[in-house]
Amino acid sequence: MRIDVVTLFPEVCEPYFSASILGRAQSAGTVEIVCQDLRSFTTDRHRSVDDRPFGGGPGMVLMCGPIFDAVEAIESQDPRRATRILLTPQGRRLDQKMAGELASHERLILIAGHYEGFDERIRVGLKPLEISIGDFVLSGGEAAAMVVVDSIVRLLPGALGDDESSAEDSFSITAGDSEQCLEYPQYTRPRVFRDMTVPDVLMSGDHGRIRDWRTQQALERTKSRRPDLLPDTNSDGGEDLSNDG
Ligand code: 9D3
Repeated sequence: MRIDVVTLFPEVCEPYFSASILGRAQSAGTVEIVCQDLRSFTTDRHRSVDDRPFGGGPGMVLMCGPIFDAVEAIESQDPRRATRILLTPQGRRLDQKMAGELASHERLILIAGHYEGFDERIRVGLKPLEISIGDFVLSGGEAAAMVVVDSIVRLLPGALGDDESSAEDSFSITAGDSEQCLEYPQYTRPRVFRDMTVPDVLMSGDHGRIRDWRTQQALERTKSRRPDLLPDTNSDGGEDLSNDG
């Protein structure tokens, strides 16, 4: 997979993509991540990327020219068809399912703005998917781009080591019956820390009891903290409306 991130702050994104799991996935050739400086696609003396809104009002608006030029130049750098993604508070909210779907694409181009909005013709002309990472306000799309890329790349085959399998994650784990569930409580050495002890069951060596305890804890934790993740108890279970399985 190849991912290009178009941004005014490539130097902010690069170190994140070079570290840890994403850095390792790049070294292994699983993914190539290229941070592209939007300003390098400008043509005027002042290297402008934004201007004041027609009709007046506060703030600045990212201009069409540099964004169209960036997308077209980046697409011509590689023959695989690219999926275009605009990071914007108006987009569809990222979730684990969306990350999984995007992980099957060969090529992504993410466009991050900063402070401001995009000229509407960027939406109309480039027809990007629009993604938000949640209902809070960031100062720009860069942090959102890093979140989106991280959530995708760690799902690529081979990106995680044997000790880090994504199949066991919160948000893709099953709590017995294929529902999403939060993690069970975890402990490591020492067994007693400031009067707080590790539950006996975890020291018992009985792997059946340990598995049952963890499933129970994960379910209780999900019920109390994130009941929205569990199937609706006054319906048929919420997921599968067919009667063939
Ligand atoms: C006046 C309306 N503001 C929207 C709430 C304008 C505005 C504020 C901040 C427009 C863009 C931004 C910068 N944010 C992003 O670029 C962004 C974002 C976010 O702020 N929250 C969650 N997901 C995303 S994806 C891109």
